[in-house]
Amino acid sequence: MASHKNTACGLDCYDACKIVLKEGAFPKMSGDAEHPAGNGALCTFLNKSMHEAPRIEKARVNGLEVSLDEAMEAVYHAFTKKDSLLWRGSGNMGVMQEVSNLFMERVEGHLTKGSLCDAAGDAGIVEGRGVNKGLPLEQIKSADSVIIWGRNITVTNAHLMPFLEGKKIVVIDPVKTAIAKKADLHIQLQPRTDYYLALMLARLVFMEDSQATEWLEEFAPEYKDFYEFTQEHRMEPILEYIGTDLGEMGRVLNYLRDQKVVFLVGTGVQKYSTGAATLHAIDSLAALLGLFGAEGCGVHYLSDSKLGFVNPFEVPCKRVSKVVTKFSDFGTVLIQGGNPAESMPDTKRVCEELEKVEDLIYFGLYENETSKRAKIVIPAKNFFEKEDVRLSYGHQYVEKMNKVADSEIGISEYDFTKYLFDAFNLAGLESEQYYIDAWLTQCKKQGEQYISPAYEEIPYKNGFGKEGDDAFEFIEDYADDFINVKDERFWLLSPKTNKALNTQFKRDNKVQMHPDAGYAEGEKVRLSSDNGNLELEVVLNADLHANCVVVTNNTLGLNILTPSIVSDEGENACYQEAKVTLSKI
Ligand SMILES: Nc1nc2c(c(=O)[nH]1)N[C@H]1C(S)=C(S)[C@@H](COP(=O)(O)OP(=O)(O)OC[C@H]3O[C@@H](n4cnc5c(=O)[nH]c(N)nc54)[C@H](O)[C@@H]3O)O[C@H]1N2
Ligand SMILES: Nc1nc2c(c(=O)[nH]1)N[C@H]1C(S)=C(S)[C@@H](COP(=O)(O)OP(=O)(O)OC[C@H]3O[C@@H](n4cnc5c(=O)[nH]c(N)nc54)[C@H](O)[C@@H]3O)O[C@H]1N2
Ligand code: SF4
Ligand SMILES: [Mo]
Repeated sequence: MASHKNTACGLDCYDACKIVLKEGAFPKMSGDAEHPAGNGALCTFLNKSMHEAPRIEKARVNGLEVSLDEAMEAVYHAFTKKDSLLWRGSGNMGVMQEVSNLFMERVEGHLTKGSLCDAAGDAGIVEGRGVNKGLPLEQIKSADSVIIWGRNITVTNAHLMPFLEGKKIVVIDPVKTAIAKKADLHIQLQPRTDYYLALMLARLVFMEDSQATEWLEEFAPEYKDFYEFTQEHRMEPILEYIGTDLGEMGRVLNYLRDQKVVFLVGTGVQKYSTGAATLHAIDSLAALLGLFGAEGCGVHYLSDSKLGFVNPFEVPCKRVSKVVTKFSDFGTVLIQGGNPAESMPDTKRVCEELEKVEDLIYFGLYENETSKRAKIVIPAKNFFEKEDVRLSYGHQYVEKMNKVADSEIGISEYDFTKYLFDAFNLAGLESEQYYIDAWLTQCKKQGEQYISPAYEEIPYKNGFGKEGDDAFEFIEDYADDFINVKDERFWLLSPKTNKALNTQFKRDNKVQMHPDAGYAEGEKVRLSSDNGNLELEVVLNADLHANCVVVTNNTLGLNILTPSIVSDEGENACYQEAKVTLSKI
């Protein structure tokens, strides 16, 4: 019987909420009001969606329901035969998802590299700082002003809201989001111009001599080269391209100069080929202002949550791209915790590739376009039904995830892996508890609370790099051509929605567009990109920048429109490197 009284949410979200069972029994639950990152409330995914979403209850082989044992035997046979690949999604953020790496190593299978999510930004951060450390929540709390840059905070990171109370807020977003409406200032820039905005602000900081010279001399001595680099950018055409002017830039500077400033940067700025340069430019602006290593200051992006841990699941397997994966190179492909037929860019290519795989195995919770194509379907246990450890890319706290519900359905990732070790007669897999402990014992502790071993109250206080004794490296080149051309097409933005967690839960069929685009509410419209066409229903939204449309990423068929390319650095997907034309149906 499950007897634990608490656990943590495993969904892919900045907040990583701690959960307490109400009246001591599943499924009544609430957030933990005592937790330093929470406020006692859970979101609707935990209050409702997860309990209502129909699960895959029975295993299948070749479309026929079979017992779990028979299906696992089919998995075993698939791995005896051929070259294999494990493609893992982010449906569950627990560290135990990766235990299956240990099996892949033993059968000389392949894993993936790169990301659908945040790796372009991460690469840009690593170029400047050497390592992507998280900014602790308490530093956000003690800031004077907060610049929310391409993050839809009320939707994707709502538990951060209490930390923003009483602060001056600037939002940089092509969409007037809920937080932009409340902000002191909203820069409604043209999409994909954030690199230029950061560079122009840096140039103005130099012009008015507001840079943190003393700090720069010690920690970022190459700032004079950065000055030269900013000078290479022509101010007037660039401001026009961004869609701003000197007056507005001056108003932004009022929130940056002589105060404690935190930038909360989201994935929205980096879903482009140039995403790494954008984060590097934003970091360079922050460094110029002396925002690293100081109280109440810093840049908060999705941090490397495994930093500081020795990962027991790190294996030396060969790796292929997670974004432009050639599934057809493999006879056996295991899809675990993901839905690539919908979440990867360029759906047509992905589905053609998946169709060519002889033994496609889907290991997950829900039916979707990937499960439909699989020869073997293995139902998973959800995070209430197994033991795990939850790290967070949004804060420093670590939680033990406890089994709080019993279920007849599915198999855990640990048991899945153990089955295969046994079937192949392999030795060397430790117990489940061993791995859980391996993660937890590496954590620091604040009282009873586990925290990341990489936690530092004020990161980069003594310097940058892995050892903390390097200088900050400013951005010094930019490969993209700046062409200020008028283009009739619309940028295709695909942010998250509060109705879904990526492709889990509610799906949709709408496109939001500006009323000036010439369409009527409810009308059907065809979107065409270089990649394909998709028909959606119009929702008018005057809060959008007039040259973009918004299709939230839970929309069926969205990724038919997005390209098979990876970012210049970080091997990340570039979902928004896509423009569309609209036509009446
Ligand atoms: N409810 C909910 N929460 C989620 C998720 C979910 O699906 N649903 N998904 C989780 C996951 S996997 C992730 S990675 C995070 C991501 O969460 P966020 O970092 O918030 O990312 P997005 O929602 O994709 O986009 C954020 C904002 O970027 C803006 N934006 C788009 N293009 C640009 C641009 O060129 N420049 C600027 N400055 N802004 C731009 C969008 O308008 C949007 O407001 O959220 C997590 N949380
Ligand atoms: N156009 C566009 N596309 C995008 C994005 C975008 O902004 N625009 N965002 C991208 C981003 S940021 C991300 S992170 C990806 C996410 O893409 P994926 O990683 O593919 O995640 P999901 O689509 O949510 O699918 C998760 C699946 O995991 C399964 N699952 C859940 N819990 C468990 C578990 O405990 N065990 C197992 N075995 N399976 C489980 C469920 O069946 C679910 O279908 O999507 C990307 N796709
Ligand atoms: S999805 Fe995010 S906000 Fe909702 S309960 Fe989970 S961690 Fe908290
Ligand atoms: Mo993500």
